[in-house]
Amino acid sequence: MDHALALAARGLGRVWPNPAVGCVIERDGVVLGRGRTADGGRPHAEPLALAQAGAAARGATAHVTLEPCAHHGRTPPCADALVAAGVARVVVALRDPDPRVDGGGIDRLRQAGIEVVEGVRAAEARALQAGFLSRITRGRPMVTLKLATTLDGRIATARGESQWITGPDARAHVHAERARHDAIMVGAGTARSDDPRLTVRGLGAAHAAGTQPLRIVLSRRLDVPLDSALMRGGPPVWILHGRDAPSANRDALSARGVTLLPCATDAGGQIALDDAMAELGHRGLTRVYCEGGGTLAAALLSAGLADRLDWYSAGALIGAEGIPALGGMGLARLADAPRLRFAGVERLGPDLLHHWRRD
Ligand code: AOF
Ligand code: ZN
Repeated sequence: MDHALALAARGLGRVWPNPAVGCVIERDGVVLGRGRTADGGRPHAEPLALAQAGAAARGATAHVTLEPCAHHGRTPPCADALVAAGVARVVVALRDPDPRVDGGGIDRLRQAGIEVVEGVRAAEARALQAGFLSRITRGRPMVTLKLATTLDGRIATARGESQWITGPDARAHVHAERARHDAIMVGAGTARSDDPRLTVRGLGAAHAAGTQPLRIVLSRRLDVPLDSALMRGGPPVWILHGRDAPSANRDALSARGVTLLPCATDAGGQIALDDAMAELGHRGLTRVYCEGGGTLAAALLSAGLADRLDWYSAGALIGAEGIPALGGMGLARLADAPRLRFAGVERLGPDLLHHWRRD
């Protein structure tokens, strides 16, 4: 199962709207076939592993990180494929909550006389498949919020100088994280001030030409300059905007091939983030990586929508004139402060990366 989980992880960011599943077929400890959900979500992991194993799958054990599917999608059900191949035993890390599956895959296997073992490495599988589980059970993607700050939590000097606070190791780590997400998201202020490309770079040929995450901007009034780096080619751009955005901006951005996603606004006139995230879930996204700025970061945390926080910090100090990582949160009482659970720390050259979780 560890092998299957490692295979599955290679699909993160590349398989939405589907989960990244891994499958290893083995007999007496000898691997006969392995597969992961292919880029774009199909084929599923099991038929790829079965194809490798061929006739040797008869009597073997299949280890899968998610319950094999039971529904006829674009491909026949994986549970049926395992039955047809004659595997003797299927080890499943986690049930698939997709209502089309939801225990149905395991039932089919058992009805065919196959021994099914459930719950092996379930916690690891749940962490790996958190994005897909979020889309199915909460109707929205898992959101990872990334911050890269000085030791005193600043993201730029008062004049806006921000390149670079963290070192090359931390920045390379960010590119690897971008690649493990379906989309990279920023607020309109960051899109204007940093003029980011929001692409995965420096990871070799696979990402130069292969799957790149989508790029998402939140901009209530669609104030994204037409000459910004985001508009000069690259992966698709989606903009979440208020329904009251000026129609001239709408027309100009549509003409550039941008996908416009109108969202509800809240009492303060800002985009209602729960509505915006539900729209992304509806469109199939499972894992969204938010890179700021401070206004969006604070709003996501306040709304309880940041499931994971990756905080990169450098040993530099800027002081109170610097720009804080988080905008205002309108907190009246300490008891209302969002609280996160510490989930680990890594050293990246001279910098630190703290992992925090909402659960
Ligand atoms: C598996 N193995 O590798 C994956 C599964 O639209 P479809 O037909 O591709 O089905 C998508 C659903 O299949 C998805 O919502 C999830 O329940 C399951 N994904 N199942 O047996 C796999 N990726
Ligand atoms: Zn399947």
